[in-house]
Amino acid sequence: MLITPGKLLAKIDSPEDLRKLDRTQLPQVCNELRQFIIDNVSVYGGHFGASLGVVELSVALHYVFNTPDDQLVWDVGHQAYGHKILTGRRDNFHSNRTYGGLSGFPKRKESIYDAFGVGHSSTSISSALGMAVASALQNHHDRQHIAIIGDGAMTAGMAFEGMNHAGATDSNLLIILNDNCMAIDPNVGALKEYLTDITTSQTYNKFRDEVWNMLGKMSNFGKSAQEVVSKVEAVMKTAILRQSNLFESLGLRYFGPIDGNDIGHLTEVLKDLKSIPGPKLLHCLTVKGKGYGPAEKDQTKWHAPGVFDKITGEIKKKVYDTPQPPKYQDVFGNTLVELAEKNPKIVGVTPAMPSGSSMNIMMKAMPDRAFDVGIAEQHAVTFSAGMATRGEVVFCNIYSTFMQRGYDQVVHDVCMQELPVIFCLDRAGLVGADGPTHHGAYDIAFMRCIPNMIISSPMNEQELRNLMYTAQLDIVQKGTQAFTIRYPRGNGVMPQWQTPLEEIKIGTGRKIKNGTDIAILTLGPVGNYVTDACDILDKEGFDVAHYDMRFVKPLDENMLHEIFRNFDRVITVEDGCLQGGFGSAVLEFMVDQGYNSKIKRLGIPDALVEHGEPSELHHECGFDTEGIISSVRSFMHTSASVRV
Ligand SMILES: Cc1ncc(C[n+]2csc(CCOP(=O)(O)OP(=O)(O)O)c2C)c(N)n1
Repeated sequence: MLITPGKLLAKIDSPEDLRKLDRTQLPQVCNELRQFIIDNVSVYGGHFGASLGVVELSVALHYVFNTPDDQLVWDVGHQAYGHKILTGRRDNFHSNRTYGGLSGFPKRKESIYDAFGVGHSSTSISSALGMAVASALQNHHDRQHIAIIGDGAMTAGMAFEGMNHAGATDSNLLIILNDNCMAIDPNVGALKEYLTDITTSQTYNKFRDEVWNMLGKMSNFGKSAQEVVSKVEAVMKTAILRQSNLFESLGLRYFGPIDGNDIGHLTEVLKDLKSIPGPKLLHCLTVKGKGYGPAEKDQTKWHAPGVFDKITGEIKKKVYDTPQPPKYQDVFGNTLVELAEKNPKIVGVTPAMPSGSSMNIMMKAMPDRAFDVGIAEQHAVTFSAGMATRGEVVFCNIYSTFMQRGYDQVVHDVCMQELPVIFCLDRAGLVGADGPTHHGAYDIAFMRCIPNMIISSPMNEQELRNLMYTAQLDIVQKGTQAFTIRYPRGNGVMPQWQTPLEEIKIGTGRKIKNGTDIAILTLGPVGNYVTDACDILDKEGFDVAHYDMRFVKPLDENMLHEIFRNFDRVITVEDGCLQGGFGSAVLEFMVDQGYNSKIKRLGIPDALVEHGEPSELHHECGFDTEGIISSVRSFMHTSASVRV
């Protein structure tokens, strides 16, 4: 479906075109840009509310600054749709997040206007500061470097590390704090309170009003009282802010708060800031979902709503005649509450993903025992470790990709301290439309090399429940090992998923199917592809054995001995990187034990897999049903063509 841009937007093929417009035309550009985003996302899906909230910022930044020479760094990047549309990608925007299409995030390879590739949060200040320092070293003293960071992303340690460095330099850095009081869920923590405080001016504005009143009454001033007040206010502001403003204390000049949805004022202020050297921060207040009623009202739901009817605001969901399998995240969320009802020591931790991980189910049911700690994966891990030292049974739920940020904490604060923290790694494996920044590709490899770590992955909902049940039992909790359970984004395979909870013996796999020709070993839900493949291969006369190994650490050694004694051809399948992953673990076992079967490993190759539907990406990597069938055939020296 072709989405037609408005009259002005249709002529903006680059920011140069935008800069040719008269200032009075900018409100219309904003309207058209907003409408274009609504039209596109309603049909093609994607992130939504965040981009609507920064329409004015996107227009103002490209209008005032000399992009791409001036460097714009969008934090996270889920809000950069306006930026993409203004920078030559309007006519291709319908391909956003689809296989072979535009990335949903800024990406250096995609455009010279994307100064830095993003997806994970809170990197903008450090990267923009790096650019600013490089510009100074290269004598580009006029170049501007702008980090646009949300109040959610500002809660992360990295943002503070960047500010701490920036404030001690004279770098040409402008940080725009896009404060909409939201992360995906409502923003949390003391910083949020602080931002609300300076916005509602408990300190500075109250003082300013008092001065205003006092001087206003002194009508015998020769000049107008207002002029005097302005001067006094400026002096007071500097004095008060130095002492009480967090950003000023860190050496950044603080400006604002201003209405970030007021295009006129925004362009004025940005123009002024251009001529103020050194590190500075502009505090903009914006509304997430601005301009689309339902998105303003329910900002969490409209963070990434999927396709919707833009007239009625109805989010379109597929309707099925029969009960469907649940999302793995919901099995996690509901099972956690079920377990916590019986085990009072259980607590839950999420770094800013209550809805995404379904930890919100426990937060609602047991608000004292479930914690959203903000976008702070490192803290989430060590905070969990702290609770574990005192005997709490901690389920720390972090998306696989974001766990990369908490790695040292897993090593140093959990495993070296022999603490039985339970890590539930959601979105493990290829996640789909979010692409390479979000694929949970590496966790098996990076967790597997740490001592004191159990690593498991369920093939279905029942297994997930049983692994969670096992992890909180004394057999684990009185021990010295952390327990990782990785599971993917999306739905499982069992409509009737509320099965009785049963212990799984740690380090044991399951034989799913007997066979004699070849053994396929799987970890996690990719096992279901093998089940399907076996049905087809059986009909072709291949007698395939299938083992769901369940644990990559410890491996089921008895099972592996049985496999290597009986099969000279083995295939491993995993939704994870091949380097150092599950297949590597099986190979290591084989070599260490002196077996010499032929092994073929299927999984994510040593390359960045781009975005697309998970099924498309699994196919590309060759570990969907069709890929597995092909591998079996070629392994068995058959050249029959693939038909699934
Ligand atoms: C390191 C990391 N953790 C978690 C996320 C998931 N995430 C994406 S957007 C978002 C909220 C960001 O909030 P904010 O910066 O305020 O931007 P807004 O959506 O409100 O514009 C979160 C938690 C992420 N991208 N990166």
